[in-house]
Amino acid sequence: MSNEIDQKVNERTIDKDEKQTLKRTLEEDIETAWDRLEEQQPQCGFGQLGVCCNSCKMGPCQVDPFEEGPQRGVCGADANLIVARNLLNDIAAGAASHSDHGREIVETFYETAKGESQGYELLDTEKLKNVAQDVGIEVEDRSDEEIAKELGETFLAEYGMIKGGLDFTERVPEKTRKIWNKAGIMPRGVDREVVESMHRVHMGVGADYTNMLLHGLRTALSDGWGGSMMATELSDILFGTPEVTESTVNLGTLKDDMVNIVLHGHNPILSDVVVKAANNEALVEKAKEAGANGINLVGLCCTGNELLMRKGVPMAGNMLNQELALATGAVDAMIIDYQCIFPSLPQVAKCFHSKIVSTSEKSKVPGAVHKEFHPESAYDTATEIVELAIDTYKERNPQKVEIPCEPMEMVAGFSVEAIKDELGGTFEPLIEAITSGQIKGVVGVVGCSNPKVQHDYGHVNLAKELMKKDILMIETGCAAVASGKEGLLVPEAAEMAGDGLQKVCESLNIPPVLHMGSCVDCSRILTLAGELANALDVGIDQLPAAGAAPEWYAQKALTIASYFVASGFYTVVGLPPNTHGSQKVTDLLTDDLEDVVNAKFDVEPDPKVAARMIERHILSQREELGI
Ligand code: XCC
Ligand code: SF4
Repeated sequence: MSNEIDQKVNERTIDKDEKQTLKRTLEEDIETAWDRLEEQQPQCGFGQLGVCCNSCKMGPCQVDPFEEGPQRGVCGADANLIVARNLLNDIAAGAASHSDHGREIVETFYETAKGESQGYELLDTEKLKNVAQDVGIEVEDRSDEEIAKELGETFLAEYGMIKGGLDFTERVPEKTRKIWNKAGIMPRGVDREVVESMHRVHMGVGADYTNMLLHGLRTALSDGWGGSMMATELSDILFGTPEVTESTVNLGTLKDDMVNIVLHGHNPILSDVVVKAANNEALVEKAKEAGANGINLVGLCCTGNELLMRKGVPMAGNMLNQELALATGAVDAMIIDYQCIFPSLPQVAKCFHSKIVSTSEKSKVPGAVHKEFHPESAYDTATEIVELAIDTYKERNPQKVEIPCEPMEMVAGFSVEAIKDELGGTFEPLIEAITSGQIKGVVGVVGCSNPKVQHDYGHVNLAKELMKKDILMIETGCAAVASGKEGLLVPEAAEMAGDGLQKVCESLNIPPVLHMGSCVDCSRILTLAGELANALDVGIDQLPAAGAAPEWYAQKALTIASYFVASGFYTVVGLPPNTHGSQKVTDLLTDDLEDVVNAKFDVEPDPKVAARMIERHILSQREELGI
């Protein structure tokens, strides 16, 4: 039995620190995503191939992939159309998630500009002016509040805009914009693109799979260069533009002698004020009266990344660590907002004293305590939640606490501005290192954890392989956290890199993997790519760069991969989207797209092979650039 458990644990994760906790879940019957994945076997083949359609009441319909059974749904849709429609539906859901989060940031920003929010201020007024100027807003002789009010209104209008293209497409290199115009995918407001996607997936709105998928690219672009970029930029103005900062990561960030509050989800607007409340002397005193040494805040997923980037808050882990964090028995309160939050959390919490606290009116969870959060009363709500955590701490059973490891050191905070600072105020040294070949190229490694992949295996191995090849990684989301847990986010990790990259990292004292933030912060990767391409006077598609999502699971990740490709990045994903039921759609994504946007997808589960594919691409890009 114990052998069997050890084997399972080893199959499930490469993270040696979390193995102990994973083992505990198996020994004590604490159900996790890995167990549920096992129970789901075998998973539906039609679904995996994308040939199941449940869009209308004439269905559900399935197309037989072996061509023995039906080849069309009741309406007449064939496999190509069904697969493409499902994919567009997923991309639209991902775009909507990021961008709706973005809208809440814009709204909070706007309320703050009008003086109607509680606990927020316009923190980075220099960035406020820069962003305002980027989108053509007058800044001379105007107060910060006036500028912010106009910027807030402009961005709120940007969501459903009727003009030709998004304001931030000003940041897109001319050559890339030409490609979009020619392909007919110049993105408009994300509300419009998502609604149009929903229109197009309705029965009987076109039967051309190519046309369907081009709109997927357009929708994804409206997220990347629209909703997500607005989320990033305004979060920076409200909460501070990230600067290089040291922190720690893994389950060892939980403390057995402190009130542990885990901040999980994606939106920094509540968690940022929770950080303020947790530093309030009176509340710290209260925690001490309850017998703790203080209040310990840690993050999970992208809410965690947002706080890590700006405030150096430690990270308990990435997506698959959410149930394991609870399984340490040390969590007093887990505060959730939305996205990537397992509905199972209250079940795991019930095995201990832990409380799940939901905060968004959009994301209620049975079994959680609901403390609804609004910008006008943010600080009061945050205080209430911290008090609840302190009360819950009193019920903690120290006998049941098992924190498996010591925290790992890491460095994060690499916003585009911070990277520029590290380089001495200009991108010139980076461009120089790239053209001289010391750094061969740059790869955005992004995306999730997925129990179908041994936890962190894809991220860690891809990063290690690429750094050996003198390729610099810029990472976000759960990918970055995986690298952090493995010790790749410290300057010393450059010892594992090739000579060229190692030298660059040493001279700048930076890690070979740069943590650029949360998933909406993939927009930072776009901004950086735009700047580099403009400096070289090329399109993004000509850069010695690529994208990768080795362990993705979310619709959001599919949207990111789609806007990477549409922006010109060759992108390798570790798991196929559910498209293999159509050869034509598969060919379009992995081949024909090259003729449209000069970039394409590839699917490769083995990170070592993926690294070779990426290297090959980067070398050929270099050759074409003549560097
Ligand atoms: Fe979610 Fe953003 Fe994916 Fe992680 S990487 S599993 S989307 S938390 Ni975005
Ligand atoms: Fe079937 Fe067509 Fe309805 Fe889909 S849209 S469920 S394929 S009839």
